[in-house]
Amino acid sequence: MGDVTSRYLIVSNRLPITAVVENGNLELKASTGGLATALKQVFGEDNATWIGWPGETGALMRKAREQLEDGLEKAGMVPVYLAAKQVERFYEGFSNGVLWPLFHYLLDTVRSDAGRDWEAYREVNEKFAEAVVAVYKPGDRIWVQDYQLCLVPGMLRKRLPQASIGFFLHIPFPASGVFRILPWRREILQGLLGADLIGFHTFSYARQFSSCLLRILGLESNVDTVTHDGRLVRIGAFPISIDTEHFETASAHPEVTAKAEEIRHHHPGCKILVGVDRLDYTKGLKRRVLAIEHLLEKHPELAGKFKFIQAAVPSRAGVEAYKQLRKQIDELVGRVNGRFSTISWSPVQYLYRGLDGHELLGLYRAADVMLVTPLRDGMNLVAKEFVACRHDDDGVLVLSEFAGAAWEMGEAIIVNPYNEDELADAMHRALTMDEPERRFRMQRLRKRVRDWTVHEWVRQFDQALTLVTTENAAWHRT
Ligand code: ADQ
Repeated sequence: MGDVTSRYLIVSNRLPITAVVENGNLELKASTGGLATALKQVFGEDNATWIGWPGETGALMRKAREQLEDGLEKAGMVPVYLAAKQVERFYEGFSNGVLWPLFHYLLDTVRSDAGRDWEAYREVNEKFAEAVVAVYKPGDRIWVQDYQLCLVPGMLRKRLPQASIGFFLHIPFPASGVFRILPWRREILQGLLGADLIGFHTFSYARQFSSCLLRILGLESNVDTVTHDGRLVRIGAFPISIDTEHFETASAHPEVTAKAEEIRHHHPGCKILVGVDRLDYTKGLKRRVLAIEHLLEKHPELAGKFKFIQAAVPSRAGVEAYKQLRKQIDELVGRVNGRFSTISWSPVQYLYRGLDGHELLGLYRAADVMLVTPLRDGMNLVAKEFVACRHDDDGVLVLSEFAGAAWEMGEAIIVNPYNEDELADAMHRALTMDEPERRFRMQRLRKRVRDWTVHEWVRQFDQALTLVTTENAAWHRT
């Protein structure tokens, strides 16, 4: 860790809070688990200041702005307010309409009319950079998170040449042939290069980034460093993980056990397959449901013998591609259920909502087979959460080879989600795998999520940032 007096300024599009109005009063609920908690645990409660958008600030929230700011200040958070037009163009238009599909290789979904949205992206990135500069004190470390804020490191570097700046990308970084499609490819790379350290989930993403530096900017990198504007920039792989202990403890709660039993009780004689995702076209939901259909075509004897429970939490509902996806999944689930259901059984149970903590963990524990089959995913934490909850060392993980998690979780059944036949076969294999093999695989997977937690991720990123900041400071003194 950096020196004990360092303050950490975490900059992300969304603040890790949810605003809830109860009895006319606004309450801020800090997100539990995940990055926010991990950072606080590693850095200490008062050493991390979070800078970001507090989310939809509708009429009621505007009235309650004072309450909101008071609550944020107590929680160590600094709000960056966005106007409705900015949310539409910066967030939905450019971040989620261009960068998100492009970085996930879904080129048909990339918007081609994004010139105006690019302007908004730049403007909002400036706004974030200004918010950081307003609270920055020499010695602070700045951690910028994710694809919505790629220009922030460069903007900060201009204003704070000596600052220690890290950037972490939570989604894949694509191959140069794909990245080059972006009209603003040079600006995005230049923006990122303002950081001292640029982190990715896997070596493969880091390599692809280096290759873009060479092909697009003509910058040659030396394995994991590149020299740019008289400074060293380090490029590295830091696979994110979960707060494993939290999941282990929470999933042993009696209410979770009761939930898992209730789920099993409702499907007597059935093996249970589970999917838990944001409703996002990158998560491979359509192909997953099609593979269930194909499984029943290939193995009619499985009818009545399994249940596939898919929970999809609504996400980015204002973006057209997500509205379409919702409709398509509704239709697809209806079609497969209509085709194969009997009076007493249907193959797919589809929940279009977020699950509460006990339900989510109960589902992880009730699953015989967990289906994590994204078409592309930076990491995918669901795979790790599922494994952490399996105290019984049982359950089979079917995992897409295109999820970053596949690099660490080789004992899963690894599949190509674009191959319907292979996916159906993997489901069949998971449903029929014998117990010793299931245990062998699960024990190894569990060990790995115990050994590498989100706390290690924070520590390693911090150490790497300390190192390069020191190198740069020494370089400038000489
Ligand atoms: P996401 O794309 O959001 O994250 P993921 O890593 O799977 O994907 O995290 C999703 C989280 O939402 C998990 O913690 C999961 O428990 C929760 N969740 C999903 N569906 C839910 C439901 N129906 N009800 C309740 N909770 C649900 C991005 C990248 C990932 C990367 C993470 C972290 O796209 O690749 O792993 O950031 O870097």
